[in-house]
Amino acid sequence: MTRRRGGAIADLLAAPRDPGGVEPLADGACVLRGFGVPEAADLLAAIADVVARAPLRHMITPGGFTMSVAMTNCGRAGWITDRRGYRYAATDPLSAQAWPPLPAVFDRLATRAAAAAGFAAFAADACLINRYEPGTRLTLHQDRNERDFAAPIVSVSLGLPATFLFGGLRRAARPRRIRLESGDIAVWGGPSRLVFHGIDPLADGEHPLTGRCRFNLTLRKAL
Ligand code: MD3
Ligand code: FE
Repeated sequence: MTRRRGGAIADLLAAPRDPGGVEPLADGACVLRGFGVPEAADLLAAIADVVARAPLRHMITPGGFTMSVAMTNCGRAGWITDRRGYRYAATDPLSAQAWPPLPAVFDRLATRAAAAAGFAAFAADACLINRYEPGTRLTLHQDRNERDFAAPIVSVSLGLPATFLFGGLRRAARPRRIRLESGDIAVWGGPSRLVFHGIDPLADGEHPLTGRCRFNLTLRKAL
């Protein structure tokens, strides 16, 4: 791969897309282009099953803001936020029931993607499902509510494309912008596990699999 000049515009214009290729982002982080494309329809069917039992909802941040991203979870624990803070919970606060189990297609794909990225024997126990509609964004943050930062996180993009912000270990570091398309899988662990990251406001569009939205699955070892 040729070395490119830095800068948000350069990143967008030169966005390399080698289908089936591994695109390194930093030490411990990469994008597997199109890795999830063959599973996309099965993943969306499994999302529909989860959502039927644990509806998508707009959670409240500890500071009192309603998140624009709609979220739900499956697996042994689910990530939640409310006025009391960010945390994992074994039950869905809407139903007081356990979250739906992790669908086998999520689990198997995450383990295969992690292995392809160099992380052997990854076993997810939690999956946060994010739904973005046009204009929805996720501001720069770190994922630090998991118990053990030794395990990577695997993220699967489905539907409309998004611009992913890949920052540094300090919030002030200027993020690179990386386009994520349906079926792309990002894996980050090791020295990149606590990198600041986010998603730019989603551009409007229509995707054959999802319509006017994007789903993102983040498979985690939370417990
Ligand atoms: C982080 N989700 O749910 S995942 C989240 O697309 C979250 O919904 C975003 O951040 C989403 O907490 C982004 C994709 C991703 C990819 C590479 C990363 C997150 C990363 C590299 C380092 C740190
Ligand atoms: Fe995150």
